[in-house]
Amino acid sequence: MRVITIIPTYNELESLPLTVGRLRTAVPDSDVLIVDDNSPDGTGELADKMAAEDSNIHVLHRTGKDGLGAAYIAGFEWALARDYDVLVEMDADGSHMPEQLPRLLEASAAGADLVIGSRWVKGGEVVNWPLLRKIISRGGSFYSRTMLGLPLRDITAGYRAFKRQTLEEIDFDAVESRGYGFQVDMTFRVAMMRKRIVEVPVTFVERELGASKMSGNIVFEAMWNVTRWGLGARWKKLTSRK
Ligand SMILES: Nc1nc2c(ncn2[C@@H]2O[C@H](COP(=O)(O)OP(=O)(O)OP(=O)(O)O)[C@@H](O)[C@H]2O)c(=O)[nH]1
Ligand SMILES: [Mg+2]
Repeated sequence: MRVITIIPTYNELESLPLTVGRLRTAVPDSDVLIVDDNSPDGTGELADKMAAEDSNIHVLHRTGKDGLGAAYIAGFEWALARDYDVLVEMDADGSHMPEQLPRLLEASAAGADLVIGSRWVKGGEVVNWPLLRKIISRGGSFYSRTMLGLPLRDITAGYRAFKRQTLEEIDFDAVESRGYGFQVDMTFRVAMMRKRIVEVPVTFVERELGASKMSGNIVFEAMWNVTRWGLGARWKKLTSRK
């Protein structure tokens, strides 16, 4: 099983080397692809240096900040053009513990088409989040789950492992969400394809270094899309009945 872990970066100069170092130690068999959106702080140059010293590390440079979703799609296309079997998504900021990647890979090997590293299943947790952020995340997941009719606890989670074939069947041009809603969008698509989605518990650690790229806009985009998709799916069901 050839694994590649895709890490999107925008101004992650301090966090990136720590995360990649931990990942190379925890799962030496996984290649790494850093997708940098021309970070003004020089993260892209640092990534090039890391790649020059370790042949398992690769870098994809994009011209400017275009959102997490667009960066991941570029990374998926890069990896699908090569012979990887499992494509992992991981944040650069240390929120997704590389030491827990083996859990995701085990579930993938056991047959899951999409594995979600979940904060809100038994055994999962969040470290260093204020109560309000917890409420927003759980609330967002609850709303998405109800609206989209998906039996999943953590729909917005960004720590994931996709089987190659799962991604090959998705039309990336149709994925509209560029920001935070990208994760929900992908989950909904995989679920509609009747693929096997498995949640494994993870410990999500709030970033210690660097700055967040989250914004009210990104959250709003996600909620708006979920509402549209949920209503759309219901309408389709209704109108397809005789
Ligand atoms: N290439 C690229 N990476 C991005 C972009 N926006 C965010 N990222 C990266 O995506 C990952 C998640 O972004 P974060 O800012 O940590 O977002 P978050 O996890 O929702 O929020 P915090 O952890 O609170 O900061 C990090 O590795 C970011 O550097 C973007 O536009 N382009
Ligand atoms: Mg983060």
